[in-house]
Formats: sequence, structure tokens, C-alpha cells
Amino acid sequence: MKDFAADPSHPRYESLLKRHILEGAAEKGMLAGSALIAHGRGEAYDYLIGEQTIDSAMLATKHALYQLKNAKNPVISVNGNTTALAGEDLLKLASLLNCPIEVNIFYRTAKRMQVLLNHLEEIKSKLGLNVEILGASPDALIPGLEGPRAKCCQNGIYSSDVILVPLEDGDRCEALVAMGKIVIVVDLNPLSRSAKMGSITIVDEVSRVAKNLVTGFDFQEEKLEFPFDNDINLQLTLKHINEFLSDLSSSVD
Ligand code: PTJ
Repeated sequence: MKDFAADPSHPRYESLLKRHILEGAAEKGMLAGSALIAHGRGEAYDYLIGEQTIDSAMLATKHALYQLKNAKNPVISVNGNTTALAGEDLLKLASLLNCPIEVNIFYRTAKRMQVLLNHLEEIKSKLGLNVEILGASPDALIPGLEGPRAKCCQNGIYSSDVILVPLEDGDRCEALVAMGKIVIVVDLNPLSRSAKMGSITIVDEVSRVAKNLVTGFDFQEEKLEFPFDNDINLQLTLKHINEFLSDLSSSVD
């Protein structure tokens, strides 16, 4: 893996750094073949929100934290891209919540599962955290899904009441909602099936979300208004994108 050449003063530093992290993850065998395509789609949507956490995303993040903190059996589900970009902060979040983190990938191979589990174990021991990392021995199936995508762990995803599941596929998101769970989706595309299916959708970049969940862990819950309406929050996100684009277009000569 080549050294990272960009300087923090580079205007595209954050974006270049994420690409560099994903390149390294791909070399280690952590990512699915289409992971970089998925990331590119995410980047395009990130442009439309100004590569920042917008108000509707922060509101969804606070509601997500509220649900995770008040859950009986919360769980954090991670795939290849999420582990590479946000593994460290999500392990910290699991430690704060005292909940398991489960590796659960769409394009499942035994080899990639092992590389991802090892990666998380390494971060865990580096940070000295006490977190249960699940996924090595799936022993339950998500009803309504076919094949390896249904596999999960009984004491993780299967028995959870609240699940944080970034960059999830629409079908699996729907199946998790059908199991009666509160499903917290992270997806930069506010129009994706997962974004529309989720109970709480955070339209924001996954590494920013993971950081916000950790740094905002002790936010003032009493200021939240209930119930959270995911459809209205997605409408606010689209309104933000519309206004952002129309401001941009009026600044072009
Ligand atoms: O590791 P696996 O096997 O589970 O595979 C992971 C990917 C992401 C390859 C797989 O789940 C996949 O193909 O996902 P999709 O269907 O392309 O959807 C990914 C969604 O995540 C898209 O809507 C992207 O806009 C969004 N996305 C991509 N990168 C980010 C993101 N959202 C937030 N933060 C990102 N960094």
C-alpha cells in the first residue's frame, strides 16, 4: 500500500483520505468487488449535501442514539465498507452501549468474513475495549431472505430490538423491519429503498455518523421531540438538497 500523499491543507483531503483507506482495505481483502462503486455513488450524494452533517441528519442521529441507548438488546451490524471507514468509532460506540458488533456482509465469503473479524479484533485490542464481536458462527436466519444473506447470529442481529445497520441493502432492511425491529439506516442516498424502509434514516457519510454518535453520546435527550417521522425527515433532506443546488446554480455566471 502506497503512502498517503495528500496534505491536510488539500481542499479534497477528507475525500482523498477515505479513498486511500478503502484502497488499503481492498488490498487486505476486506471489501466486496463492488465496494468502490458503492462508495462512488455515496460520494456523489455527499456532494449534494455539501459533504457535511446537515440538520436533518443530526436530528436522525440523535433519535438513533436515543433508541440505541434505551434498547433492551441493541446491536451494530457492519459490512466491508463500514468496517473500513468507521470500524474504530463503531467499536467505541459498541463499548459505550455495552452491545455486540456483528459482521454481516452482503457478498459473503468465509475468507472476507475472517479478514473483517480480524480487523475489528485488532482495533479492539489496540483500544483496549471490551466488546463482543460476532459473525464468525452464524446460528440463525433472517426470515424472508434467501441464501447466505439470511445468515446472522442469534445473540446479535436476530434477537436485537434496535439495530444500527449502515449501507444496508433494501431487501434485508425490509426483512429486519418485518421482524419488528427499530432499524437505523445510514445511507447518503435519501432515495434508496433502505432509506425509505428504515425506521430512522441518517442521510450522512458513515464515518461522520460514527464520530457524531460517539462524540454526541451524552446529548440532552429531553430536548428531543417524539414521535420521529422518517418520511418527514427525508423530505427535509430533499428540501435541503434542492435549496443547496438552487443556491449553487444562482452563483454560477
Ligand atoms: O461488504 P458487503 O458485502 O456487505 O457489501 C457492501 C456494499 C456497500 C458493496 C453493498 O452493501 C452494496 O452493494 O451496497 P449498495 O446497494 O451499492 O448500496 C450502498 C449505499 O450506500 C448507496 O446508496 C450509497 O449511496 C451509500 N453509501 C456508499 N458509501 C457511503 C454510503 N452511505 C454513507 N456513507 C458512505 N461512505
